[in-house]
Amino acid sequence: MLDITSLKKTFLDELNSVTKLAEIQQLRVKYLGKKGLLTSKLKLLSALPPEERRSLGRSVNELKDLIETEIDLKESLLGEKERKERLVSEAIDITLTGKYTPFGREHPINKVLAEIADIFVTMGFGVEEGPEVELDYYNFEALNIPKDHPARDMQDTFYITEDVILRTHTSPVQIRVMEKVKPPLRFIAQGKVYRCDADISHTPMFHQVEGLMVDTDISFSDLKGVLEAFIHRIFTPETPVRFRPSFFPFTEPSAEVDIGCIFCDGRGCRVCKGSGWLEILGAGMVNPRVFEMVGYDPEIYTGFAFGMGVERITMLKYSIDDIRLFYENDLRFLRQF
Ligand code: 2NM
Repeated sequence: MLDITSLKKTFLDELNSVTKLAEIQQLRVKYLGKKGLLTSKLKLLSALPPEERRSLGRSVNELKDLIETEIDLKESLLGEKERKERLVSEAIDITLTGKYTPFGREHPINKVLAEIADIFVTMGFGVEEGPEVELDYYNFEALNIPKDHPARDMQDTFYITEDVILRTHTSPVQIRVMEKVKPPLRFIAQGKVYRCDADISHTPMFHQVEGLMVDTDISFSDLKGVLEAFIHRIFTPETPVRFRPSFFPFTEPSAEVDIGCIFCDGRGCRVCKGSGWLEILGAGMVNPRVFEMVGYDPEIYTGFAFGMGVERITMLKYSIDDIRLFYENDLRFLRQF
């Protein structure tokens, strides 16, 4: 029974060597738990004669109080120590600048595409889109461009198989819509087109907007009025416009549309090659053979169609001299719009 003294010494030694909060809990169980060293001593007391029980009981209870006090004290000291260490090791420097999240913005081509669509929507046109991987039939055959036609070489087509290609213009969308919808109709088709070509004024992918209007009495005057209204809104109301005769397999008659050179005000410069004019659109009255292909009676219906390159319009609008700038992802360029 006298080993109370040595138990106290053992406890104090063990307490001294404790350095972590987790170890304190183990120590508490070891001495004060249900099967703890001190608890078993207390149980033995009941077997002793009253005299011994009283004096030994006192020293056992004193040791119990001491162990509880020491453990509580050590626990709060270690808790405070570990809290301080964590404050240092997990410190956050709130004076550091935050992470910069750059904002994106609309690409100039998408901006002009939306502007063009808005102008035609104002004039009652719908907006349609269609597949970029297209059948030869919709891209060429239905547009009156037969297999051996020179226009096929002109357009440097990307072939996927003999019958499947990347569309070289958005006209196949017009054919797809006409197959489904009866006149009267007016809409534009817009999107990406692909031609195997790359230099200062050509990229293998570019954007087109093509328009179509069909009814029982559509004339070339309607075409002129719509395109002049468009040009005066996308550029300025003062921009001069002229129509020149041209040829497309899908229109007859066909025309090319020029605007007065915006770089020299029509006086003649390097950009307009001294002519004072810049070509921006192709257009014409839909060839009756195209109407026959989609099941429209050319004796009843007439219509006009037109097409333009969006990169070219954007370059003229913002005086950009190299088309490749649109696709180099140079933020110094892209942030200007
Ligand atoms: C152009 C020029 C002239 C055109 C024709 C058609 C269709 F499908 F209705 F026949 N869509 N687009 C057309 C006409 C396109 O682009 C320079």
